[in-house]
Amino acid sequence: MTTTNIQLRYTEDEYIKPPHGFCPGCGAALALRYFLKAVGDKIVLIIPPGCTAPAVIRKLEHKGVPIDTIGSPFGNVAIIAGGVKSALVLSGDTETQVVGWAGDGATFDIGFGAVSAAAERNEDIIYVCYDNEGYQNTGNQRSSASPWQTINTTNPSGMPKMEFKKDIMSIMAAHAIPYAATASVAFPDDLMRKAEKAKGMAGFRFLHIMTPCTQGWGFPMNLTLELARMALHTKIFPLFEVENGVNYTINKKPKGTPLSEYTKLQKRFRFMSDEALIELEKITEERWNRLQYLAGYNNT
Ligand SMILES: Cc1ncc(C[n+]2csc(CCOP(=O)(O)OP(=O)(O)O)c2C)c(N)n1
Ligand SMILES: [Mg+2]
Repeated sequence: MTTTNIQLRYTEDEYIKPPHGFCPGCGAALALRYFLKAVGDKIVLIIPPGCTAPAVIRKLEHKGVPIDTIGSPFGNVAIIAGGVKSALVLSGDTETQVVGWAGDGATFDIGFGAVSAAAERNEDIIYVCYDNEGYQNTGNQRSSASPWQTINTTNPSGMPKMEFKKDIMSIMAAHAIPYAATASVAFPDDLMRKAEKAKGMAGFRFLHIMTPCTQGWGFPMNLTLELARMALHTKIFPLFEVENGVNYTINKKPKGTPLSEYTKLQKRFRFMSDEALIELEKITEERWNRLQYLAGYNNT
């Protein structure tokens, strides 16, 4: 086996490179790295509190040129992004991409009203939710993106989470926005293609990116990509696109890896019983079947 000096994999064209403020093995860092490579320099990022903010705000540069970042309050990333876009257009700049870059807590929960309002007005922005399935910057508190049966620090002592993950993609699709897509750090080509596609469109574009978190999920830092890959192959995080709320396309066929292969690698699922695993498999299969139906697949 050959060993590679990780520095060699970075080129001049990197936006996120060591030393940076992300944890080793952080999925969100990879997501931002790929996203920026695809969308490029003509960009303003609006970032609420979360793991990305301290690592990136007023620190991001490309080939020595600073990239504009604005720190927003937790609850209104999408509204600020819409306002910045309008101001740029009024000043004659119609090219700069305005991007809300927010975690699942800021998107699924606290900023949800703002996301829905901006989507309903079809604000001309790209909104990216990097999903590490919890309030990870403050220590793995439960969000509505945290999966059923995970241990989070805000659950009653010793109890796993009792609610299923919110189906944010169905909610966003119901807004009939021009573009909504899932992506994963395990599939950079697919992620970058979707980022480029979003860049080429107008109106509200929503990307939901699976970004495993070593600290909150409890896995060694070398398993980030393996877990993101497994999330697809267990069908727990399918890769798909929805255009105008109706045209669904599934982008990759899951192998049907048993969910236990995924859950057993993460400490947050340590209280998962065999019965609960069967139930999670059932729900996952139902959601997958529904997605296939929406995408027009023959499911029999
Ligand atoms: C109104 C408000 N409530 C709480 C906080 C504290 N806080 C800062 S980051 C954070 C977690 C954010 O979670 P998420 O949006 O999922 O991003 P992640 O940290 O997982 O990257 C919290 C609760 C805050 N800054 N503002
Ligand atoms: Mg989070």
